[in-house]
Amino acid sequence: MAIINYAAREMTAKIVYYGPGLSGKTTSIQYIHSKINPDNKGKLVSLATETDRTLFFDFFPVDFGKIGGFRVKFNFYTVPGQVFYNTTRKLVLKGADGVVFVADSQNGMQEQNKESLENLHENLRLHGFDPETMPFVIQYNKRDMPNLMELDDMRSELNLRGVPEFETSATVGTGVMEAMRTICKMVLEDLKAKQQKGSGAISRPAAAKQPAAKVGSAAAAQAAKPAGVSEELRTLDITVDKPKKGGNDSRSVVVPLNVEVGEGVDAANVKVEVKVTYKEGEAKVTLGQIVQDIPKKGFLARLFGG
Ligand SMILES: Nc1nc2c(ncn2[C@@H]2O[C@H](COP(=O)(O)OP(=O)(O)O)[C@@H](O)[C@H]2O)c(=O)[nH]1
Ligand SMILES: [Mg+2]
Repeated sequence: MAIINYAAREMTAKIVYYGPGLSGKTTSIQYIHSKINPDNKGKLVSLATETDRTLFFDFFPVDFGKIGGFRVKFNFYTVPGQVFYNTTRKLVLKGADGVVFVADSQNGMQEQNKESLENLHENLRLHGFDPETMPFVIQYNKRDMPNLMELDDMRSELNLRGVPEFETSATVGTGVMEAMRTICKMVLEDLKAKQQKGSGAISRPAAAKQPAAKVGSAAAAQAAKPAGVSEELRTLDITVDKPKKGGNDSRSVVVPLNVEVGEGVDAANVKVEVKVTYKEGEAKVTLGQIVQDIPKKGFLARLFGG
């Protein structure tokens, strides 16, 4: 469960890449790590055996900068897939906020996929999570290989919940960033929903009402209005760390923007204005492409600045 520190105005969420041995979990998070700007990420720590298999986990942290008054961080982990490492898998899964299931698409791998998914459900329940509602996405990985299973056959057994799914090739990166952005977005939405419900997942001191409302002025505006009020323009104030001098002259920062669109508002009509401030000094920043269409709740935008 995410660690939200209201005093420090900081939130840390945990994403776990789960799946059978050799399905591509390590390769996926290595790819993500290679694509994230050096200023935003910590070192990728891999604990592998000499045969290249994950012994304990692979881990790296990402700092997405500040959203409103809150610093948002994600920690990415993998688990060892081999059956006999279940104690380790349980440990790594503890406190997870979202799971990316990496399935192996090669013929003959479906039994391992199913076993791993069952094992995931068991371990989630042991930690008191509900596998039916936990933020969850699926990568059908190794789609670049010959002798693949039909997607429909995989889906019918692995995606009973109908969660977002991605055909991926972790070695070249196809689909991997999309899956990662989607799980981050789902986790943010989930945390926000839990927060609004006042569920036990986030303990929020009664005195700290103001900071929560300030997560983006859009969120504040939304909070102040009853659902269903048409809102055309949302403004989000984001503060990110300025890129280091001598670094790349163009950098991209993936910022998870959690914009709620009220009932009865056509998401396609909502314009989002993003104001970016670097912590020290001024910098020219342009809003790059919005990575996904604005769905009903939340989206991720990619910002480019120098
Ligand atoms: N062709 C291909 N190979 C992959 C892909 N993903 C992983 N691999 C390879 O499969 C092997 C196991 O991958 P790894 O990420 O270590 O699996 P893990 O046990 O799930 O962490 C490695 O040799 C990878 O290079 C993929 O999408 N396509
Ligand atoms: Mg691994």
